[in-house]
Amino acid sequence: MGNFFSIFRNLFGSREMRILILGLDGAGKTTILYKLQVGEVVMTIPTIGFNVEQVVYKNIKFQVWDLGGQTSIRPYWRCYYSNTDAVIYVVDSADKDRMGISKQELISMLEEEELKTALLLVLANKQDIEGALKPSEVAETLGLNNLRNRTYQICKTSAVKGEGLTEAMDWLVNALQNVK
Ligand code: G3D
Ligand code: MG
Repeated sequence: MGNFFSIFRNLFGSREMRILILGLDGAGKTTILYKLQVGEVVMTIPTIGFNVEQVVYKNIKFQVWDLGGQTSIRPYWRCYYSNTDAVIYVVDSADKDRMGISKQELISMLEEEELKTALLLVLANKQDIEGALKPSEVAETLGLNNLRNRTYQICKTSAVKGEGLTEAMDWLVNALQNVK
């Protein structure tokens, strides 16, 4: 397991950073948040209909919630979009049935004005499950090749095994430093 303290240390000394971890329920977002081990995970009180998990590590704030489902709560997501530096989009690579929904959610999220300049890191998670789509297949299914004006990367991970997360976070930190 990588040392995320040292990876994220490179981002210090500057302004606040906001990173959203998004994806369908069950994709592995909460598991990843805990694996990052950068601080205590705090669940905010769900007064507006969706739970937000949050970790603050020095000047970096990670926020996590589930996409998909109820459309009535969507407008509230916007409150969390402003000043977002990066979106980590987590996909269950073994959940082929919901890949189409995951794609739709990704596309509508990226259309948000507030997320226009956010970097995109897609995690093709659950690579340990036999028959899971490979990262290239996930990329194709999500239509990542069609993205315009977006700095993005796709990485393979197994959150439960802690595999691939270091490489993925290395890319993200480098990319964040390049846009500073
Ligand atoms: P979410 O926060 O995106 O909703 P979770 O997803 O982190 O709660 O994960 C949902 C389930 O998937 C959990 O199993 C979790 O252990 C499992 N999971 C997460 N990442 C991986 C992975 O890389 N490989 C495998 N095989 N499973 C993974 P439970 O059984 O607790 O529901
Ligand atoms: Mg969760």
